Amino acid sequence: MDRTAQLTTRPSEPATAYDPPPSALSPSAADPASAACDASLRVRAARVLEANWTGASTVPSRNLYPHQWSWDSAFIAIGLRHLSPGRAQTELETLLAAQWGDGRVPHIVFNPSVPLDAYFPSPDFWRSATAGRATGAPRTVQTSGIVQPPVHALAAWLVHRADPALSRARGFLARVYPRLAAWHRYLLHRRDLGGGGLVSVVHPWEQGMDNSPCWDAPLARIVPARARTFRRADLDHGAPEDRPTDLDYGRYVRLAADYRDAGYADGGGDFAVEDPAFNALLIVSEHALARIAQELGAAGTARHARAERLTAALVERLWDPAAGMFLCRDLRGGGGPVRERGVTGLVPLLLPGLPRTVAAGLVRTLRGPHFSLGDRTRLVPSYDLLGEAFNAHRYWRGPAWFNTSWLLERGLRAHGESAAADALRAAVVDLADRTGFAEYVDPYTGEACGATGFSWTAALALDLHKDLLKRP
Ligand code: 9WN
Repeated sequence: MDRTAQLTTRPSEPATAYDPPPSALSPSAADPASAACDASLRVRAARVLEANWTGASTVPSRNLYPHQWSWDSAFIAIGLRHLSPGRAQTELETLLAAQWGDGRVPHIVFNPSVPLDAYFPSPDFWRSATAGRATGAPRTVQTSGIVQPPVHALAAWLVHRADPALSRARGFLARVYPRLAAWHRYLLHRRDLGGGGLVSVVHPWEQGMDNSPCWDAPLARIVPARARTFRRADLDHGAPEDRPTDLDYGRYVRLAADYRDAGYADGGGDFAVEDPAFNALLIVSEHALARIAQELGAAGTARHARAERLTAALVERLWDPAAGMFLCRDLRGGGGPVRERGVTGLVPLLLPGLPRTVAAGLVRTLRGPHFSLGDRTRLVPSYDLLGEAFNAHRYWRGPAWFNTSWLLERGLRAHGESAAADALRAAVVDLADRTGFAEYVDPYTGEACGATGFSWTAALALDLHKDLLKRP
């Protein structure tokens, strides 16, 4: 194994615009007893990442998700950089090696040594090498044909900053830059299905918050695949009352099969939604790509300018002043807003160039009765606490996930809300550790839900934990 890929303790990297310094030391880190306990959090999180490492990438969860997932790998690399920048680089490079000729980065890269029935939909469902031939699917590795949010350029930049000397010695940025640029090009050119400059997702799995009530209306138009034509593997590991229903799965399967049968060509499907979080992550990653270009000696100005234009399009098309947050836009349902408050609509708080009134509105909504952060909840719920579809345990219909809280911690900090960001950071670290690095938690009680030993929970807790231990 590459020696740089062994998990070791790294010094903290210098702060960057994407990595603001902590404003204050948390009470727990100031107390010597809990500081010792914090130190072992690092060990426990490292153990999870070690156990889920397969030699070239990290699975999200050994049982439930035994392959490589796209946005999971980006979040994982962000945490791994504190243990082994070399391994964090490998994580991203393994994913990018499975990129398609048209630039798409697939949402799953399958591990050929995992049995087909361990996860559904398996490689024989997606048939990437044959169905995706015209769009340039790789021949040597099997993948899904849909994508996930583009967190990768942000991750690559943060990984580089963790150890610039190693990154330069390995030519890390020079190798990933063309692939990341092609990935963004694919999204901007092939996925602007609404013609307003924003990217659309063509499947709920693409957006990553699979079972969100935001998809209920656009999904209701999809004729579900018949139940007996597929076998769900998720129910072997997850509680049925927490997972999506069979009817939802039938619709997921129909949409994916239709996309596959159209050769994974874009533009013709029955589901097309402009999503706030997906687009916000593209914008943040476009800013990161500009920095990567500058680091490589090229100009980044055009990319920063594009990111600003995308921010303006996001506000123009998806901001809803009455709701005090961004809403999804359902292109196949007449192009109107989806009137559901999902955490996706808060994620644009990440953007540095957001108009002040919009940022202030988002912070109010985050603290208000629909999400109640800092009052009734410590992590950000995935869906409106007052929404009709709210369910504290069902997948993306209320529980709190660690990756969205990590994103909002950055957003709060970027907009000067240090006290709220500090509290959210402490909650991520504390709840991740107390739940055995759960996949997600009940937003009111913090009770663990889904898988434990979940990779991005460990990685992102590690990332924020490193800040907690830093002295100002
Ligand atoms: C489908 C791996 C993935 C995450 C998603 C999460 C869940 C898959 C599933 O697990 O989705 O991609 O089978 O439900 O919703 O965000 O990337 O952790």
